[in-house]
Amino acid sequence: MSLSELQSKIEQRTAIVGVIGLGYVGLPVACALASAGFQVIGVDVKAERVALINQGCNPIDGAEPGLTELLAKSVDARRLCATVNYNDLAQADVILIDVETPVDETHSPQYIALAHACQKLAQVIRKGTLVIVESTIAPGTMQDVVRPLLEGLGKKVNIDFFLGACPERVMPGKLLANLHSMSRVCGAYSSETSAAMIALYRHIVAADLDAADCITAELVKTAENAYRDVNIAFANELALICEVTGGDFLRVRELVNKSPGRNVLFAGAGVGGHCIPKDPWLLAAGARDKIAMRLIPAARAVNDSMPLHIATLTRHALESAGVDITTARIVVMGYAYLENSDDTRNSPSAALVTQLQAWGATVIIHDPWVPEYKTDLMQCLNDGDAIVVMVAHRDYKTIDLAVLREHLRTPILIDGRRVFDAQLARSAGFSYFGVGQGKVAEG
Ligand code: SAJ
Repeated sequence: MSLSELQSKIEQRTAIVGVIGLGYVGLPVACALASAGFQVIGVDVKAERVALINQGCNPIDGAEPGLTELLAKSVDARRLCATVNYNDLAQADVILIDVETPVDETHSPQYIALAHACQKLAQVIRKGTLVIVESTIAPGTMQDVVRPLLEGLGKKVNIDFFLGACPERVMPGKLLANLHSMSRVCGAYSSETSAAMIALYRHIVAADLDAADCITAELVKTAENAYRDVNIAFANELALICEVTGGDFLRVRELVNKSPGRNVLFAGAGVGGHCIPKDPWLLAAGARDKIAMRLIPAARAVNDSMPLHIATLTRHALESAGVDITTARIVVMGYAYLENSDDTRNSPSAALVTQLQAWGATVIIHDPWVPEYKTDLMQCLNDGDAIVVMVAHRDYKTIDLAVLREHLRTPILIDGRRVFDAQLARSAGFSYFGVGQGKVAEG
């Protein structure tokens, strides 16, 4: 099939779409395309996930508005079916790859899942198939990893098949909404292929769809998250400076941001989640051994140091109160990586808890959003020697400080997200230490 014939089938929604990887990226896009009228074949290595999907059940943890209903409707309409068998993709005209692309402890990309998908695809794709990688990948991966594997059995890109990259831009909790509202870069090995990709995404994306080459698509996705990480690191380092100079980060931030073109983000207890801690390393990997990376690794180091900073603030507060940390009961409020979320991936709280326990403290974790820690906060606080606020859940913002105080043995409040007002906390009898809150000279 020629690319123009394929584009016509896409525009008429008669093209059959395959999606490899039915996780928080692949499943929403499979459901959205099925709902838009395409026949969709989902492939996943997890048989139990495939079975759940074929029963119309949503296998993804966490609240994802609209996804469960859209999945059930798509399966019921027989527009979406799932399988573990790559051979079922032989009938697909377009195939999306949505597999995990983590980095390892040396911050190097791990492409085991991506390589497996490409090797299996090379065996089954028909002439004229369009393959689109949606996973976030380091710049150069399409050229150095994906294309060679897909061409491994003699097929050639732009002759036997078509190839592009359209990195996902989804966020847990808003998967379907983001898929619809976020612009996408349609990078490809020819402008005609970009056009065919745009024709496909136009059925499910209301925002801009920008044609580009593959390296641009890879750079944009990893750079947008590296940009955020570097900016958060600046806020965190500014907060540390405020702490030792007597400034208040929140007030300094407010006044700096009055200056045109400034937008200092929020200092906090660390940077977690599925993409911000990872994507800067993917961007850096694209230029590894070619230029010396200084800013991106430094920003990662600043952000990864914040949980330890919060632990150190806690330890110093206990020492000032005459409490030996080895006998202290510390309540950590918030374990999710993000406010009003149940997602705990790369949670900064995990690093904090590990450090406090290494120092000998007894740590009790509370989080109203994470089932494992959705306990009675007041019971957690009984005989506590310190509260450490790690996540700005809305549930915490309405808590009466006086009520918190009366449950504690030692009234120490370490505020890693500046949820509480310092003066109000001190008036309620707390020794209050907020990230970025300088020790204002007495008098
Ligand atoms: N964080 C700070 N200070 C800030 C902002 C965030 O410490 O000013 C921390 C958060 O507490 C969290 C981590 O950084 O631990 C990540 O927070 P995030 O707001 O960046 O949320 P994510 O991880 O869900 O990032 C996603 C990304 N979206 C996609 O990859 C499609 C990111 O590009 C978006 O900018 C971000 O959502 C967003 O704006 O909500």
